Parts: sequence; structure tokens; C-alpha cells
Amino acid sequence: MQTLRKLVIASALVLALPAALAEQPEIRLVLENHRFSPAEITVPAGRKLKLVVENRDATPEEFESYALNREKIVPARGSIIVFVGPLKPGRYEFFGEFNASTARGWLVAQP
Ligand SMILES: [Cu+2]
Repeated sequence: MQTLRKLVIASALVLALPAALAEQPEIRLVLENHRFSPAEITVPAGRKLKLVVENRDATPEEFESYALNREKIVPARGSIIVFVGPLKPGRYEFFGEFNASTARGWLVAQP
């Protein structure tokens, strides 16, 4: 009986996992000509977010944010995934460290 109960709980967790992942809003950012597009994007506060950063440039970039405490290389013509949040309402700046004069943007978390 105990084993059966554990099995039922384990099955429920396995079934719940893909649904939980699918619930994470996916935010897409494109780097082109060393600029982020969109440069400002509204996201839901209070939720874990999946950022997909696509670099269409021929040189690598580094997605960096002090506000989000993230730093990750984006290969030339490649993509990365960065998980952030749950965020409090506010503006969170990010930038491309290799082209910081042009590659800047903000996540705007709203309740
Ligand atoms: Cu850096």
C-alpha cells in the first residue's frame, strides 16, 4: 500500500513537470546589428521567466545584467536560454557586454 502510494505520487510529479515548465512565459529577444529587439519588453512580475536570446550577428555577444544577476555568452548566430525571476515589479536593465554602447534593453516587470 505504501509503495503504491509513493508510485502514485511519483507519477503525479512526472505528469505535472512538463505542465509547470510550459507555464513559464517565454520572452524572445533578438540581437541584430548589436542592438536588442525589442529593447524594452513588458513581462509578468512574480513568475519565473524563460528568456530566449537569439544572436543574428556574426560575432559573439555576452548577455549581461547586474539587475538580474545574469551573464551568459551568446554565440555568433546562436541562441541561449536564461531563466530569471520571479521578479518584483520594476525595470531591469540588461546589455551586451561586447557592444554595451548600442546593445541595451530593459525588462519591465508588471503585476
Ligand atoms: Cu560580463
